[in-house]
Amino acid sequence: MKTKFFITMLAATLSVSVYAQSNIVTASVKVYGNCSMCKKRIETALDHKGIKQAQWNAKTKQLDVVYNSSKITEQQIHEIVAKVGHDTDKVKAKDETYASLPFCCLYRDHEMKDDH
Ligand SMILES: [Cu+2]
Repeated sequence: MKTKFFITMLAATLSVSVYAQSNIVTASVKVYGNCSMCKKRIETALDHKGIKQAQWNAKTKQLDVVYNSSKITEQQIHEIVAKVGHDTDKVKAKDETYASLPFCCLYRDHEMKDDH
């Protein structure tokens, strides 16, 4: 009886780890920003549990993110980015958060072409 319980637990543990491995998702998200400071801000914010990799491109405004969908949702990723002041195609940053960004990062008001 005890052995049977142990085997059941082992099977359950194994299926959970297999399940977790199959939940790696790659997504491409539009995130608005201007410069290398924005890039650092966005990528640092996404140094977060469940997120394996995050890379934002200042030219294309495209965020490529690899995450574990059993630990974090795409919606949460949008919210993390918006929380540090960057609009996404789904979630907008709060006006006061946006206003506290450095001048060069104010992507709603002007576009910064050069990467500094
Ligand atoms: Cu910036």
